[in-house]
Amino acid sequence: EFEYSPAPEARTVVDIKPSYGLFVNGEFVDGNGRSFKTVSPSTEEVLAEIAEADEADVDAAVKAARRAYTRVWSKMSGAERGKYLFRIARILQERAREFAVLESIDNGKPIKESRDVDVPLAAAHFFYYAGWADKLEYAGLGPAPQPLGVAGQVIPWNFPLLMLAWKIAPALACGNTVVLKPAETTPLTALLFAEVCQQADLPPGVVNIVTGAGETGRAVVGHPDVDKVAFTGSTEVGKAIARTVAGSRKKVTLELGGKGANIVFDDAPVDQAVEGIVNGIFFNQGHVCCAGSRLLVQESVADDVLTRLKRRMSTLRVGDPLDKNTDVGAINSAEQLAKIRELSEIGEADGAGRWSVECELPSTGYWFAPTIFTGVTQAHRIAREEIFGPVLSVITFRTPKEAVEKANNTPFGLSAGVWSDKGSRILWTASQLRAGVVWSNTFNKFDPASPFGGYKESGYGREGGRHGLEAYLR
Ligand code: TXE
Repeated sequence: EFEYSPAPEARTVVDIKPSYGLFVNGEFVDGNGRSFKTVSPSTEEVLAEIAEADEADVDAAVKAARRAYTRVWSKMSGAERGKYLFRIARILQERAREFAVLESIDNGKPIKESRDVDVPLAAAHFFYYAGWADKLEYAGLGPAPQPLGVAGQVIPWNFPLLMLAWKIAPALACGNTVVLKPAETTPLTALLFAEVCQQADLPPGVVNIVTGAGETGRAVVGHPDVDKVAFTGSTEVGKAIARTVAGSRKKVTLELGGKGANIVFDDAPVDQAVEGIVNGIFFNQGHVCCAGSRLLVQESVADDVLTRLKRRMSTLRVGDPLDKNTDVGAINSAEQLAKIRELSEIGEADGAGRWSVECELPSTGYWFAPTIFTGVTQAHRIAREEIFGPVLSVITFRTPKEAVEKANNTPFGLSAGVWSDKGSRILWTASQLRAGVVWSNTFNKFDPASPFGGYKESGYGREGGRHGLEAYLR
């Protein structure tokens, strides 16, 4: 019954250049001449040629950041730094449509998410930390906390602009300068952000953007003149980074993978819970470190919840990220699609019951229909490993104690959700869960004032809120 309304005019609000250089010392520079391509995951169209920074390029960026730190940024008053951050926040708001469209084209996420979540939240982070810049004596670290110096930041592809904001806003507010490497599949909004820095007259060298893949990331975190490393990405790379910086002067925060449990008790408001389950795992195609990728549902209500869940999933619209009606967009890359397919096949081979939404997927691009696996047990790999796609593993439990044991039975500890009508049950369950964030009767809610981060193999350190300042001060 539903007709798609693709928005070809949306494409015209962004000006994607054929090629991009590195952003070093306030200017776009060529670097060593090596490059790679960024592709739209919904069409497989090559969007642009992107410079690939090598060690020498990263060194030039770190030198620019050091100069800006020593000569300008660390000398400036907090109030003055705050003005720049406010200016950046306002420009992000003014250019919100451009950022949202570009993010959806480069990442594959639905425009309604980039428009209503990614971009406004990115601006909100700059507003929030702008307000802290002249109040650092209240950060809880003593009367005169000092910046660390040059921050080397490496971010993933799932929330390209938002992760940039999480990293850059607190770093700058505290008086540090930055060398940031965006993910290789989603460099475009970071490069547009470089233009915002120019537009805001940010002193050259305060923010430097070096594009490239893992090698470039390695050069950033391993650079001897980087004082602080902030990483969001896979647990595997996080561990490698921790090894690289071991024994160095670098302060490190890591935000890694997750396998969040969304726990639905028998007294939960069912329709609300179903919305939360859908949001928990299908928001952003499940490319969310804090996704509710395990549904833990109490046995007595499991049939009812699953019936309603499947009905709700059947109404999800999968397709063109630029269509305002789209709920689930494209998988970010061919590699990620292969990983999701592989783990789903393993789920079937291990004996879990697979159910996918019947929908027509576009013939080009990378797509995966929203899927659930029932009858999942701890022995199954899909109960333990991060799939990072629109795939939910359903596990049942009988008692609250069993729910908590199963929820905590994972090497990760980033997020969890609790659905119940009883306040006492929610509070008890939340107190037992080893997760950095526990939502109750909601899921995937974010606010710049609220700290975010993990336990166990989900990493350490907090981003957001007052706690987020600690990562960038001594
Ligand atoms: O991550 P990588 P990938 C998980 C998710 C996903 C899996 C693989 O399960 O399926 O990781 O994704 C840079 N030194 N998450 O391969 O490689 C890389 O260029 C320094 C969860 O994309 O960790 C990119 O900028 N940097 C997650 C960033 O690290 C290195 C988000 C992340 O890429 C590097 C993303 C190295 N040796 C993936 N190697 C989350 N927690 O949100 C790569 N990079």
